[in-house]
Amino acid sequence: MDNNLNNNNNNINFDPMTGQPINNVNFDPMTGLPVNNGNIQQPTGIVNQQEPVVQNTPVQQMNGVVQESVVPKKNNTIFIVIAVLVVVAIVVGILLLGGKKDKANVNNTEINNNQTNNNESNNTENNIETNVGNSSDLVEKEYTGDKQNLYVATVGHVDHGKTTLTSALTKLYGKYVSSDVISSSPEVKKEGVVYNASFLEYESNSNHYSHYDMPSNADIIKSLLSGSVRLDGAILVVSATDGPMAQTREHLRVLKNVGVSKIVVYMSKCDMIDDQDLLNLVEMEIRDLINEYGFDGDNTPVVRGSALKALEGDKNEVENIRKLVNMMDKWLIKNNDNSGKAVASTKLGVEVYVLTKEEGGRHTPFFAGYRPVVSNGSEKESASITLPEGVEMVMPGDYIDMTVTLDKAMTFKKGDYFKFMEGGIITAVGVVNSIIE
Ligand SMILES: Nc1nc2c(ncn2[C@@H]2O[C@H](COP(=O)(O)OP(=O)(O)OP(=O)(O)O)[C@@H](O)[C@H]2O)c(=O)[nH]1
Ligand SMILES: [Mg+2]
Repeated sequence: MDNNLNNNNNNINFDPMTGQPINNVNFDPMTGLPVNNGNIQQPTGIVNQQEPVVQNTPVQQMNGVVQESVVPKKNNTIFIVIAVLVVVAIVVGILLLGGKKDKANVNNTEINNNQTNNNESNNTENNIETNVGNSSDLVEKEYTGDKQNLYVATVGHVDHGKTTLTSALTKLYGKYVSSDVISSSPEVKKEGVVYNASFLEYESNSNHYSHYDMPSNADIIKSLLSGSVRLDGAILVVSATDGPMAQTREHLRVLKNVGVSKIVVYMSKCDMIDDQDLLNLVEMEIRDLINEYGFDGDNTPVVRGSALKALEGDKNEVENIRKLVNMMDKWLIKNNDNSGKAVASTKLGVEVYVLTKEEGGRHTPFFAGYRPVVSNGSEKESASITLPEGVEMVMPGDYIDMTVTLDKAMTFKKGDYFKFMEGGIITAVGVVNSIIE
């Protein structure tokens, strides 16, 4: 470049962006870009400099870098015009690209809102390919392959490692989704309730798993009690550092109520406990608890591990995830809804979730003596409720066991879903856990 400057040659042209001289350069009349022997030369730094150049730099740069005496006046004007054209082209290009991006985002949102429509599976499938890490990946879809498909969920106390385990399962058996992305669960509106859930898929040699991971206790409970999420089995995650906690119990109870007959247990965070005796003790406590809730505590698989280490590639811990999936393959079964024959009944043991006003439910609590209409989709009947001892009032957002006495018999069996209605609105959703009369 220095040589060119010094030889004071009439053939010298100048790069419109940098003001640096270019030897033997012509300009493409269509693009305004400099052409050398048929090859288009990108002016140096054209992309990076686009923003600052817009206002005033072409002239300033040329005057600043290049001496007046070297620049033929006619050329100078041409360069300015070309530089302005190039800048305008870049700005227009950026604007067009920006517009396309916005459109893409709108499409994703539409798909997110379409979660109840399983016919969209082709669309969402394509999105998985193109939008890795986007929350539209997390939307429920129907499995159409040949393997047995089991609906499962990670359940368990807050912070016990449900999402980390879910991520490890996708990493080893599906399309990897990070914990952060899984935690950004999209909102789902179904069966009258609103909850957040992430939907993931992975498969072993024998089974395909359609897996839900929910961000909070309330999301787990209301999606299950409303029948929006129907599980074949569950992975109960219990941190070895805490052992079973309050929500561990709640989830076992709800799983039982919605007719899940088999679960597997993943004892997480075992990397934080060195003491084998302590680990044995936690496992015993877990087995006792699942027995207490009516599952087979003696034979239920309990796998110890660290999903965090598995995600980091630790060989032993990867092996423990494989062990877990192996156990899921062997132990979990399709929930065939065979919880007895439907009978005409007037008194039911139920567990309900009471909708909030945001979900279109009541704005105020109800009390013992509340008289809703019970609807099971095909029949409706007035009823009264009896609250558990010591409970006076039920708030919107609560979930609670109670007894429902129907004015006239309706046909129900254990595990059936129903709604409480009041003046046309749904006030609660729930599931029958016992037929009393
Ligand atoms: N040391 C260790 N930490 C873990 C393990 N699994 C999860 N964690 C950490 O525990 C914290 C909670 O993990 P999550 O997977 O988000 O737990 P979660 O049950 O999904 O939590 P919520 O969705 O908030 O209820 C995070 O900081 C994880 O990195 C593990 O196996 N070992
Ligand atoms: Mg989580």
